[in-house]
Amino acid sequence: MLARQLASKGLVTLVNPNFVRPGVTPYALDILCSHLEVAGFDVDVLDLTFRRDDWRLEEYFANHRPMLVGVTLRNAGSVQPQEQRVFLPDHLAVIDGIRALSDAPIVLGGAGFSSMPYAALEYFRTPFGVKGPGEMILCQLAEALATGVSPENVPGLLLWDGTTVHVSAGGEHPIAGRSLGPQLTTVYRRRSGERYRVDNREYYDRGGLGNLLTKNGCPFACNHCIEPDAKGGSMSLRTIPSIVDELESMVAQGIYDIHTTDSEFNIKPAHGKALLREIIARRESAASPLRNLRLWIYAHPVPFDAELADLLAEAGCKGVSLSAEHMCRENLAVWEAPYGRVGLAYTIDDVWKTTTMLSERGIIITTELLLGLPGENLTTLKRTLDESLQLPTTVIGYTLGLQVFPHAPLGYRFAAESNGANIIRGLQSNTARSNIFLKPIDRCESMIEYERQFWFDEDYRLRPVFYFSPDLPEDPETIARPDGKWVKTIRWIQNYVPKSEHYRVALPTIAGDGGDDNNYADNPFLQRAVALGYKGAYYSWWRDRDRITAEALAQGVAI
Ligand code: B12
Ligand code: SF4
Repeated sequence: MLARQLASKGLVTLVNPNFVRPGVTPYALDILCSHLEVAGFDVDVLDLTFRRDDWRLEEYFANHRPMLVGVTLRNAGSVQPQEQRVFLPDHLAVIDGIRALSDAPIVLGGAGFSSMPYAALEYFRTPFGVKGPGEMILCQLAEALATGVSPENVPGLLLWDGTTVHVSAGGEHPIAGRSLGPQLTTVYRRRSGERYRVDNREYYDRGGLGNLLTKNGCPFACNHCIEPDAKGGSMSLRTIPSIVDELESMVAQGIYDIHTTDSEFNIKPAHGKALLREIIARRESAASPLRNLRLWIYAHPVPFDAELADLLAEAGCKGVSLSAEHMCRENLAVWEAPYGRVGLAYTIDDVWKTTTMLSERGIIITTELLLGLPGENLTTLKRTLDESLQLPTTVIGYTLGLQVFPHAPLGYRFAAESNGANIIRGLQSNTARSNIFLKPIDRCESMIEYERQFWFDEDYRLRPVFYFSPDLPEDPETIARPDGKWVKTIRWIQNYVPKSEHYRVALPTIAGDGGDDNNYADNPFLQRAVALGYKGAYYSWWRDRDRITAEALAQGVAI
């Protein structure tokens, strides 16, 4: 072990503290690991997902002395407006556990971290953080530490000095994750069954999905969405051979169901089509592992055309999760988004066209809708439910309410309107003990203070901020309470959607309803299904949930 460390530039240990089930492959660690290896570092991955109750950190750190520990924080919380679960304390427990056993500096990254990096560094008290794609900065940081250069020289690195967070080299606060450049050529190594590496096959066996990135970032700015900020506001496209080689390697490992991890697969349709053509071309060979591929993608209703739908079907795409968000978008929350960018605009006709094209090709669809955006009232709600239930879609996921993030357009808008003193009707948190006021960045003393108010109250208790339209049918007392719950609207939705449709919809629920909703985090039904060996995107078995649950209970499947 020591000999191995001496031969390399040093050991970097990458930790995954995500305990959510079904587990999703910590793809970020494969990407970071691939880059660190190419840069000449030794890397160990400590994946705690399947060791939720037995981290065995002592065992590892007794025998390994990394020069740097990287922790990936994929989810800051479940982002589910009724549950409002926050994962920060669970992650802190792991980070504290590492700190107690190792002197190595800790660097944080991941989409959850990047949605609130300043407040997160204060909360976790680690010296370093990276907002957005971490592969370049992590290698530069490791290099700096290995050669005795100050981390202050690593461009884009966030540093916590015990009191405040600043950007290295006098840089400016990153408003969005950095771009990796227009063309990504690195091949990400996806492995299975190797010690101290991500075990891709184990995730497939126990979670039913693998994952694949074809491009990073999103240039749009939809009201609620953190991705342009947390992942990057400009696109970096991977080269087609590097993506398809990786796909082949995963399918050859027996991972047949693969979910894209792009913000939206169809944002750059020409790139998507080129990728699908290459998959189709390679599938022509009888020996190609890609013949077994089943692809699952996230997409927006636009841009989408028949050629893309044809190519998807031919390349083995089995399912599309369509972020339609709202069927009456033209009536809701339309305003100028920051930085001169705009939300991706579409009409009901677009949703119809895309859904029809996909269903005609036998592709499973879940249409994901966000209810309760600013401006939502009973009329827009009814119209959305009526329209969406007519769509030729396999499943419809309805979410009521949304989490308000510091750097999403809605976060900026509410902070400006509240201005630290005005009550915004509809802002809510299940754990709020007093009214929620938000200050805009320019009225905060620091970026930490700005981000912190979206997650913590004045006493530093966890209080994530959510929003539910106050024009929905709730009592005035509920709307006036900072912790009011939009229960009447949920019951109204549950009753309005005909019972005959319940088998194919995921409705918002409240505690005690049995969790039959589209919250994937620790969802009992999904855990039972994957334990029984079901594979593919979770919505593909949603219609059969009663039968699958009965089967699992009959077999005594434990979760
Ligand atoms: C695909 C996807 C899913 C799929 C996953 C399928 C699969 N098998 O992978 C499904 C539908 C199952 C899913 C479920 C959930 N998801 Co999801 N998901 C995504 C999505 C689109 C891609 C995730 C991904 O793998 N990206 C690719 C990897 C490579 O990117 P990355 O992890 O961000 O890593 C890069 C950087 O962040 C950074 N980095 C990461 N770690 C580290 C560590 C260090 C040390 C450094 C320096 C850098 C660094 O470098 C990496 C390489 O560039 C993201 C949004 C997005 N565009 O990323 C949401 C996202 C991560 N999901 C989110 C959430 C909330 C969930 C759920 C909790 C939702 C729920 N309640 O059901 C569950 C949790 C599931 C679980 N077990 O963890 C949120 C997290 C938000 C937050 N602030 O916490 C996101 C950001 C979506 C959003 N817009 O809100 N998800
Ligand atoms: S919802 Fe909008 S901003 Fe978010 S990833 Fe999709 S297109 Fe981009």
